[in-house]
Amino acid sequence: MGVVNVTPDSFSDGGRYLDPSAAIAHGRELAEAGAAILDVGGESTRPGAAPVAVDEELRRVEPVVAALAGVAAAVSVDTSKAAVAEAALDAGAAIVNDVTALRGDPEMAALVADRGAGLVLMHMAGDPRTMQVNPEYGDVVAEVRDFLAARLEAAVAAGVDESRIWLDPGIGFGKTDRHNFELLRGIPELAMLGRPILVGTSRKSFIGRQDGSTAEGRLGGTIATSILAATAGAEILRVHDVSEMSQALKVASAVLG
Ligand code: HH2
Repeated sequence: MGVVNVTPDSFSDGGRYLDPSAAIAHGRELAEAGAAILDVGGESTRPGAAPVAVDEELRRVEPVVAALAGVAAAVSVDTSKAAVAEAALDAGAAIVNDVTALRGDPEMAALVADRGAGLVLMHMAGDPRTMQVNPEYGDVVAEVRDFLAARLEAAVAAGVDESRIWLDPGIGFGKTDRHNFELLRGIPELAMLGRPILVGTSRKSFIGRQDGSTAEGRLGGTIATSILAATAGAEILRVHDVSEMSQALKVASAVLG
């Protein structure tokens, strides 16, 4: 899954693809580099990010989804607003990537169910404004697993087709570095919920805290964590650097045989 951020303030590429034509060109490049899914987002979820009004998010996302639908195997829309998801589905998106796991907008579950869309349910403790303020868990893997199980049940109860749901531990969303490491090691336990696991470590700050690297310098850590996640059972890797990631995946799977 390649990341297409149509935002001025995303933590690693904010402003680079705010212009729709730049975002579309970038999405095409990611598809050519091997992304099966393009994840188009118009609102940053980085810690402390300011919420974006629905009209503005729609304006950013809709033309980019429309242009990229058909370019990759699937386009997902990274939003927690049902109005944005609906416009993106109308424009050709097939998947809704909701970092609030259907808790952000009461209309979202029915929309995804009615439209037969794919759905990513992600774990986040709190919201982006507050999530990194002293996150605490007893057993982080068990708590995230139980949360995802409950959200999966709620989505299915709302009519979403279970076979179209993916689960995501939400690396960096209300977690310390230790929590992120435990969750990456705990992927086999999350996979026991019976749905594909999506993992997004790309360029995140816990990588930078291991060696002092800035967001642009975190490709090595992104690849290390993503390959470890795939080896542990993650089926979808959400990354900014698709070309390097797909080479790493090809070589790793050749070695594993
Ligand atoms: N991470 C980010 C955004 N959306 N969605 C899922 N399902 N899983 C993730 O780990 C995830 C996500 C953060 O990365 P990015 O989009 O590059 O940054 P920003 O939120 O600042 O736009």
